[in-house]
Formats: sequence, structure tokens, C-alpha cells
Amino acid sequence: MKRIFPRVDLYGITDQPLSLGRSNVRVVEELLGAGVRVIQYREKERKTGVMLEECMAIRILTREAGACFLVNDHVDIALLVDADGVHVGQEDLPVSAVRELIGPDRIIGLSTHAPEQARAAVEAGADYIGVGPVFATRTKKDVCAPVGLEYLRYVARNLDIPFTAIGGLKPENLGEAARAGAYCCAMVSALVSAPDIPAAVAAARKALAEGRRG
Ligand code: TZP
Ligand code: MG
Repeated sequence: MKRIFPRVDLYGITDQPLSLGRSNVRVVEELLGAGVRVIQYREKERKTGVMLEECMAIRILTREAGACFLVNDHVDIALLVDADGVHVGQEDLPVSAVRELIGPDRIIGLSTHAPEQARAAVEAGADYIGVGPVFATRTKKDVCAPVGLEYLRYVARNLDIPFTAIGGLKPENLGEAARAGAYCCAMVSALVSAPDIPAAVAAARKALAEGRRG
């Protein structure tokens, strides 16, 4: 059965080095407990065997919570743990290749940074796109300059594909992102680096709701 990228307000992404000494599994437990329903496992420095073990545990937790579980880059791990899909960037395996490996039913997310990339993602059969970095971020090392709210507005107004805003999002600017058309907002540091993750999730939700009203 085709898995669907759910319509949710918050999308949590792991980052072990930013997690204040907590394990990824612990952080995901807290995110799920706080009601986050899309989780992406994203690790750049861990050994593959460790990533597989963490993803197995996270698959169990996300399944219990009814949450969507995506794996960044590692198609092999996604398949081994029966993740709901894979998220790739512009310089990773192309969507067509990922599709060949994971089949028609799993979700493919693609990071995009400009209108032509977004249109190409639709063309290639991505199931959702990442739109960003909206604001400056120190989380991703090889990231391009912030694309700002303009590109977010473009996607919200012109394209029919599910999307998530990403990059430098935090309670202080989520209102702006919401007003530019973001519904789903993906965050790394604002969530995983928070000493109190449920409080961070609540603050993000409040900021988004206020932004939508304003
Ligand atoms: N892709 C574009 S920006 C980014 C990724 C993975 C990092 C976002 O991290 P943060 O901490 O939410 O700015
Ligand atoms: Mg990648």
C-alpha cells in the first residue's frame, strides 16, 4: 500500500552531536511523546551498524506512535527496518534511482533550494520536497546560502506537492514561515538541542498557530 507523507505541522530530525548527550532513540521518544508525527533519522558521522540499530529501535517507536519514519540518504537501512521512506538531497542518489530501489509505495523526499529544483522534483516523482534553508543554519555543514521566504512563498503558491520548510526555523521565526505559506516545518536544533523537548515542541506549535492566525 502507498505510504503517504502526512499533513503535520512539525517534522523532527535527529542529530546526535546536537542532542545534549541524549541518544537519538531517547530524543525520538521525547518527540513522539510530545506529538511529533514525522521523524527523519539523519546522521552524518555514525557507523552504519550503529545507524541500523538506532533505526530498528526508532522504527518500533514510530510504529507504536503511528508516526511516519524516514531515513536520510541510506536506502539500505530504510529497507532493512521497513521505514516509510527516504530523504535525499540534490547531490545524492537521484529520485529515479531511489524509486527503483524502494519501489512505488515508499515515500521519497527531496531537498530543494530553487523553483527549478522544485519543478524537477515533481517531474521526477518525489512525494514531498524540503524547501530551504529558509533561514541561516549551522546544523548542516555543506548547506547553500539561505533561500529566504521568497522561495517558500513560490512553492506554497505555485506547486501542488507536499512540502516542508526547513533551515534555521525556531519559535521566533515560525510565524513568518507560516505566513509565507509553510504548513509543515522541519527542525533539527530547535528541537533536539532543547533541554526540555516537550516544551520546545509546544513553543513551536504555539508560534506556528499564532503565525497562521496573524
Ligand atoms: N537541510 C536544509 S537546512 C538543514 C537541512 C538538513 C538543517 C536544518 O537544521 P536546523 O537546526 O533546524 O537549522
Ligand atoms: Mg543527503
